[in-house]
Amino acid sequence: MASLAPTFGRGAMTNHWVDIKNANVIVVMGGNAAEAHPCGFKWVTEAKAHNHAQFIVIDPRFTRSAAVADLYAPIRTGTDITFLGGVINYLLSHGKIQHQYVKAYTNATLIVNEGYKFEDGLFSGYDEAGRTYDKSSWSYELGPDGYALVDETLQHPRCVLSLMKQHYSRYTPEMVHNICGTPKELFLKICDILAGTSVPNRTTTFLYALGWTQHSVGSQIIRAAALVQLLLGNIGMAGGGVNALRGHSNIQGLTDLGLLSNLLPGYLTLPNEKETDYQAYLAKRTLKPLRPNQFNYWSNYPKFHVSLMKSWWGDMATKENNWCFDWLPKLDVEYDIMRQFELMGQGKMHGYFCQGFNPLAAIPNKAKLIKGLSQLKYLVVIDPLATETSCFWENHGEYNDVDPSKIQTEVIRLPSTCFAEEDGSLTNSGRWLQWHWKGAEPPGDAKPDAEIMAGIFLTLRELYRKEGGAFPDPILNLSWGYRQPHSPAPVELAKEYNGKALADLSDPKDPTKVILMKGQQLDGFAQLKDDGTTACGCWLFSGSYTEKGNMMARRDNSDPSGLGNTLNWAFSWPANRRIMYNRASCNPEGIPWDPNRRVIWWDGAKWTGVDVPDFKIDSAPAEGMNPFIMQPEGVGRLFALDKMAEGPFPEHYEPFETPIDTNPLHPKVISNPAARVFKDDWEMFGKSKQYPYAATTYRLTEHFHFWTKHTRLASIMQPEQFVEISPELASEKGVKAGDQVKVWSSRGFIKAVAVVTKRIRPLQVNGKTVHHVGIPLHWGFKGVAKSGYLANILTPFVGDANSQTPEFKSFLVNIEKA
Ligand SMILES: Nc1nc2c(c(=O)[nH]1)N[C@H]1C(S)=C(S)[C@@H](COP(=O)(O)OP(=O)(O)OC[C@H]3O[C@@H](n4cnc5c(=O)[nH]c(N)nc54)[C@H](O)[C@@H]3O)O[C@H]1N2
Ligand SMILES: Nc1nc2c(c(=O)[nH]1)N[C@H]1C(S)=C(S)[C@@H](COP(=O)(O)OP(=O)(O)OC[C@H]3O[C@@H](n4cnc5c(=O)[nH]c(N)nc54)[C@H](O)[C@@H]3O)O[C@H]1N2
Ligand SMILES: [Mo]
Repeated sequence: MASLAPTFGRGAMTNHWVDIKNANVIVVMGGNAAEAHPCGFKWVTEAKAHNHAQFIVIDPRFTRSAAVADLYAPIRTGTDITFLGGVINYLLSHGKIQHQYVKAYTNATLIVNEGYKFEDGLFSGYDEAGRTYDKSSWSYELGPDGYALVDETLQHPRCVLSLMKQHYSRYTPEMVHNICGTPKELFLKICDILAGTSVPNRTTTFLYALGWTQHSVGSQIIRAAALVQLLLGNIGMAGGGVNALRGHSNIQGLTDLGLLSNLLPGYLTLPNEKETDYQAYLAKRTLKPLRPNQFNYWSNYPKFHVSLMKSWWGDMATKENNWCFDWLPKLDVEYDIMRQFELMGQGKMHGYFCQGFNPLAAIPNKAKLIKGLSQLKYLVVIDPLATETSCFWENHGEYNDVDPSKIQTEVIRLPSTCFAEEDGSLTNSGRWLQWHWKGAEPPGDAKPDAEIMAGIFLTLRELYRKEGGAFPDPILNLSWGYRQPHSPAPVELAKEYNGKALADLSDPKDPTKVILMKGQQLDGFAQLKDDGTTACGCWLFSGSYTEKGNMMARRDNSDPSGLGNTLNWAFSWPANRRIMYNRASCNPEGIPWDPNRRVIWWDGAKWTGVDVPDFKIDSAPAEGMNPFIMQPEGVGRLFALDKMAEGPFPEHYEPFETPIDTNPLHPKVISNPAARVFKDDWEMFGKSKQYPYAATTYRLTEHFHFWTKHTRLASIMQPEQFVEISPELASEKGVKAGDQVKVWSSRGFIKAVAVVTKRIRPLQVNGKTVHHVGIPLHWGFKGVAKSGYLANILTPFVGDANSQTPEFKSFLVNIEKA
């Protein structure tokens, strides 16, 4: 079994870093960009300086982002859906929405199935035993022609807008104050500022990161923001969007290339174990249009998939053998990180590969992780550093109190280079693939990751060749045409992702004209074919390395429009587009909503502009094609249909460890009813009686996770583990600034220095005072910094119901002077 590097936040920016400067209102909520994204944060400063943008920060802590904000609002951790639900209610009940946009570009007018219901905290179709939903009623009512029914008057009680109004009417300003602890006047002031961007020529941008994703309802928080932005008409606009500020420098590339157990490159998906029929697999993913005249982008799925199979298995992939579909693994369940450790603990996973990943430090409930790692037969760690994970078996006193003589796991460490020691591309949050060049020789025996992986692959293949095995075909036949098989060059890999022609390709409009010759690099994914004449390792990256050369290495920053869409700087997926859904920046007639920030427009014959149009280039506005071409109905979804695990509308559920022991909206359903919890972890959830304080974990500018404690300078800047509490809690507990404190949850304890600070304030929630304890996450027992306790000794083993991102941001602890 192999592990996969983690990706704790998902999605990408719909817009991009530079575009933040175009916003009128910037909301940093569920993130702390000034500290975690200090370089990108300069665009917030630009927007304030040159665009008079208003900057709002909503965070349980008064952060360095908050310090430069025009408005800061405190919020209890884990309650952002209530806050945003309150904003939605405000916008709808005050008529502060971009009416024309909402009507034309969202599913507001579409009629929902009669069976759909929401009652007492549950949506229709709930199966309590399985903790899952039968989602069949979360659907549109279809007409005899198979298209969804619409009510252009928006009066139908089951049109999406009516249901939405009804759903969010419970999220009153009083309810927001009661659940979030945010002062009502402050909340209303923020609603008013956001409402000011419902006009066509003003935009809000939302910047978020882990303060939203690391919750058992993380994905639904992000959806709630998307609903706000659709109502305000801010998706597709310059200075708008919902923007995930991502983590590691190439974590975006990791998700794009499909390094999650259920994904293939370019967000194609692996078949599950019941999907053994290729045509059925394709049919399920090649969606049927839900409204007339829609583009329905995923009708291209077969082209992307066949080209991927050709890239992997070359001539072996033929039409007759379904392009080697049978060689793809078929999933029984998804192997997210928490499941991997659960399986290790059960003794069902015997080997583990950890590449650029330090799970002992990064995953919740250290005790459970140690138990899992100790039961492995072997653990392979590919990393430039000696990490906590690779040294999990070492005794480090109070910081890692294990008995090495009882641990039999064989640990193999393979030293790798880091990014600066090789060529390659990094994909940033704004979807830009930027090439970089090797800056130094690697020290000692360190080898590039590609060389290490190639070595493992070639050795395995040799073993299969000699000894056979249960199913050698996919490994024996994998295309491996690199010039030096033991060391594929970054450029070779980049070209493979871009894709090439496997036969001469002719112009679809003029079959006599050859546009690409056999062997040439593709210009982009529009040239992909489902007949085996193209190969492409990742359709989203197609266009990044063409016959013209390495597009990722381009460094022309000219910006004729002044909007920052620098089309000749690097390559932006998809198709070098800088702002996704940019068709929605124009009204249905093709005229930009905002004449001062024109992104694309219809020139009478085609779509043109200062960005690559996110639309069929020759589809005239009169044809009625809608802007959200990735959806089979062509519009943005206020009602998500069956896409989410816990409901088609975001609903507030408390964290699994809640300081108020109830859900004021529906006391019978307190926490996410569709979140997965492993059997033994239920009893590990703490209750507020023993653990009264809401804890959250976060990063500091001076450290990068668990690696910079290996460097002396960073360790001098932030030398020692600390936790942050308010003066009020400190005085209740008799703690003074600088005292050692013990912080414990139902899973263990840490000790650290107390920082007593007004940056954290007590909040009044549901009739009681809720205190927060803030816990930076950077310490551990390896490196040159003073040793510390891993923060994840404390955190609970439960994650978001859709992505399984752990609930690192809200859990319960107790605290006392040590
Ligand atoms: N210096 C530095 N920069 C980094 C990293 C690093 O380790 N060091 N790591 C990188 C990585 S991998 C990532 S993923 C990003 C993460 O980037 P961020 O998510 O911005 O970083 P965090 O510090 O984890 O958390 C952000 C904020 O969320 C707040 N918060 C906690 N709970 C809630 C909540 O329920 N609601 C709201 N509204 N806010 C909440 C916290 O108080 C914190 O201020 O940073 C990247 N950048
Ligand atoms: N409580 C709590 N826990 C958290 C979080 C939180 O907010 N709170 N945040 C979570 C998040 S968002 C993240 S991203 C994770 C981070 O968790 P990890 O990604 O496990 O943490 P890092 O320390 O960044 O580990 C990356 C490792 O990659 C190595 N490395 C660097 N370059 C290379 C390379 O080129 N090749 C190889 N093979 N290795 C390389 C580094 O030396 C380092 O050991 O932590 C998660 N855990
Ligand atoms: Mo991250």
